[in-house]
Amino acid sequence: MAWASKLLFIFFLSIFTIDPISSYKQHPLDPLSPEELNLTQTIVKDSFPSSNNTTLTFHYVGLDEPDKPVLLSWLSKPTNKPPPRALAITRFNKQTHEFIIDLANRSIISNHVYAGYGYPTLGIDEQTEAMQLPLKYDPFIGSIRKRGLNLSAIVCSSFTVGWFGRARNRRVVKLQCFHMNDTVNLYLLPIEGIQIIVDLEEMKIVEYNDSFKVPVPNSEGTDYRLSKQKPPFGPRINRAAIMQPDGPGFHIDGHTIRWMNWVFHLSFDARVGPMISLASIYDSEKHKYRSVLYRGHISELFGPYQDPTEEYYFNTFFDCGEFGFGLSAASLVPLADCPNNAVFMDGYYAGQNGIPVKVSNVFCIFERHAGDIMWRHTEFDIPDVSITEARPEVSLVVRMVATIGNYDHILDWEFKPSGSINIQVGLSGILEVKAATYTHSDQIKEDVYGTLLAENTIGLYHDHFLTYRLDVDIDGVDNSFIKHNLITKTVTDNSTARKSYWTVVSETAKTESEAKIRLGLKPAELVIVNPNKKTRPGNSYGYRLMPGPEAHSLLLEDDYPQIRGAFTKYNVWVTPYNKSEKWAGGRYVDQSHGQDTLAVWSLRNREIDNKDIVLWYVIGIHHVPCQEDFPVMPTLSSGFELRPTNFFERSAVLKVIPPKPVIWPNYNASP
Ligand SMILES: *[C@@H]1O[C@H](CO)[C@@H](O)[C@H](O)[C@H]1NC(C)=O
Ligand SMILES: *[C@@H]1O[C@H](CO)[C@@H](O)[C@H](O)[C@H]1NC(C)=O
Ligand SMILES: *[C@@H]1O[C@H](CO)[C@@H](O)[C@H](O)[C@H]1NC(C)=O
Ligand SMILES: *[C@@H]1O[C@H](CO)[C@@H](O)[C@H](O)[C@H]1NC(C)=O
Ligand SMILES: *[C@@H]1O[C@H](CO)[C@@H](O)[C@H](O)[C@H]1NC(C)=O
Ligand SMILES: *[C@@H]1O[C@H](CO)[C@@H](O)[C@H](O)[C@H]1NC(C)=O
Ligand SMILES: *[C@@H]1O[C@H](CO)[C@@H](O)[C@H](O)[C@H]1NC(C)=O
Ligand SMILES: *[C@@H]1O[C@H](CO)[C@@H](O)[C@H](O)[C@H]1NC(C)=O
Ligand SMILES: *[C@@H]1O[C@H](CO)[C@@H](O)[C@H](O)[C@H]1NC(C)=O
Ligand SMILES: [Cu+2]
Repeated sequence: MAWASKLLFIFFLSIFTIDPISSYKQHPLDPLSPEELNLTQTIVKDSFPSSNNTTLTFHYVGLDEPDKPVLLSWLSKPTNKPPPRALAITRFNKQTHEFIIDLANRSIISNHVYAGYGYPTLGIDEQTEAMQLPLKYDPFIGSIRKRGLNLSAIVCSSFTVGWFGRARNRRVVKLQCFHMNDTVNLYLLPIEGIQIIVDLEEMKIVEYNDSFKVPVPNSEGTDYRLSKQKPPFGPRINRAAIMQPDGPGFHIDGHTIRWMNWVFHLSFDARVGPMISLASIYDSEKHKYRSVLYRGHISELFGPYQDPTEEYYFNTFFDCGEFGFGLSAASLVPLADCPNNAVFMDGYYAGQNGIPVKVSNVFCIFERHAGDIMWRHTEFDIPDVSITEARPEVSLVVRMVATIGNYDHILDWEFKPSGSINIQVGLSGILEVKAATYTHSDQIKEDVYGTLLAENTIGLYHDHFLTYRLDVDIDGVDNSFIKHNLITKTVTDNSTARKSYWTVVSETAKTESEAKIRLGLKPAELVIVNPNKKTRPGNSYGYRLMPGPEAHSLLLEDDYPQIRGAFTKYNVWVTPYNKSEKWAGGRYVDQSHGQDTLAVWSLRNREIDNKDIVLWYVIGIHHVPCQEDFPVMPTLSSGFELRPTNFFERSAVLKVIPPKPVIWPNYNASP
């Protein structure tokens, strides 16, 4: 581009690209800064009597997000900046307190004691402390000696106890201990037969049972560190890197990310990890940004294991609410977790004492040039001419990894210039196994609730239900949910040579009950539309939900874990927007009785037609472990796509400007 035309281009940009995210240094949806976390801690601490010797613990501190109308009014008039507020959930004197703090005038807006069932997210420090208790507990030391194990190679891990019809009325965890011997892969080396319950508030073992049955499996072949591997090695990964001579194609301003036609806000939350807000796409025909997603994040992960025996029945976890995806975020490893062109961001959460804890490299953001095709066509049918047009695919990925005990969850948000948003989750890490006496599957006569993966090692059947909350705003706040059912029609009157065809019969969900869907039963296109805005040919602006592989819970509805995880009964739910309906498993999930879940909220059967609606999508995976999942699982991916459907007048990438070729040493293919 010549200098003058470049200037003109910039001039036009500045007229037309007024995007919905103001360049205010501090955005009202930014996560709390370390200073704000500290301030919250101070205000909460000062509200309790200082002479009181009860420990104050922090279980969640995060942004109390502004009400949506308030935020939307700020978007249209940036001088109306909503005051920053914090939500702090604490325990003090065996009570759960919910604070709302105004960080601007440093005052407590509300301090409410929660007295219902369920407890807040576990603290990291209290779990660490609990995990040390057995090592100084005589009966446990005796149990270890009895088994001939080495006490200094024992590591214990904490598990939530769930709820099975009997309220415990105390915050407790179960400990499972492992014998590492000469490996770091502790989760494959469970010590069976020992049951330990720790009261977290008294920080002592309150129940202990030992019924020795099965020895710890052999640790051979369990280590996953490269330095511990023995030949034969391979296959070898050859060298590769992304080269972007003009630098990254995206721009990060605080927590706001701009890339190609997208702009969105990215924040970090202790409970759910990455939150994408105000995702809007630039429409070059309408010369403006158009809203797609007001706020999207994972909401809960329900992971029920299928071994009903005394030692394992309680393994029915709610990872976001019980352990916290943000609290469990791993620091990403450059060049392994993310490619060489990635940019990293740090995150902060409040530790159990309320003091900020930094997670370095909690997010990575990178352009993915994966070698895929964005679109193409070869025209063979015009005589004597040959036409081929093809464009390379490119996308922008935001990634976080939450490692909860044995499992690693790779959370990806992928944006495409076509308007699609791909939400992917990759599962890796270590299976939950139990030790057994079996060395060959021929010996197994009864149900062992899993697969024999190696000698004495059974990988337990389980599910992963990852529920996403997607507050979609398709070119405006008021939207509707449409099921375009594909119906087979039969022809009986001989009017055509065909006997059958399918067609679309559309149905608008008027209330919540009409939008609960189990996927895979009936073919349908599920679309969120803005019924108030239509394309030139008259179709409502829409975004379609493209499900991935689908599964819903197979447990009985009155089974206790399923009462708590009732939001996995359907894959799709739609609710009217309600700021406090954010966490599908409820606010207090540890030992919850399932009274505050998405399934309960939606029993009100509210109206959802042409309203501000929230789409909930449950990614379901039934996991029958196999030997390749041992000793560490190659990533298993699943996900779904939000894809524009009559949102644009035509393909949003028809006029995409292809990249200039990169001149690469020893690269001799020509475009
Ligand atoms: C937060 O408070 C702790 C302890 O009082 C202090 O060490 C730390 O520097 C503070 N951090 C910030 C960012 O203010
Ligand atoms: C500590 O505070 C709690 C609640 O404010 C109160 O019930 C308790 O009696 C106090 N304990 C002492 C020793 O002051
Ligand atoms: C507070 O409680 C701890 C543990 O119970 C005790 O060691 C300490 O002496 C107590 N401090 C005061 C000031 O009462
Ligand atoms: C602080 O600001 C809030 C509004 O965000 C107001 O409701 C509250 O009364 C104020 N408190 C004080 C002490 O000024
Ligand atoms: C016990 O375990 C520790 C830590 O893994 C190790 O250093 C030590 O050599 C082990 N001792 C025996 C007798 O195996
Ligand atoms: C510990 O590892 C060594 C070497 O692999 C093995 O000989 C020994 O039996 C193991 N001990 C236990 C208790 O598993
Ligand atoms: C220990 O055994 C007793 C009696 O068998 C049982 O009631 C209790 O639930 C067990 N505790 C644990 C933690 O397994
Ligand atoms: C359709 O065609 C078949 C065979 O030609 C004939 O038997 C039948 O009566 C026709 N049906 C109608 C509704 O015309
Ligand atoms: C929002 O949801 C909560 C929890 O379901 C409920 O208690 C409250 O009444 C709802 N608010 C409105 C305005 O519907
Ligand atoms: Cu799994």
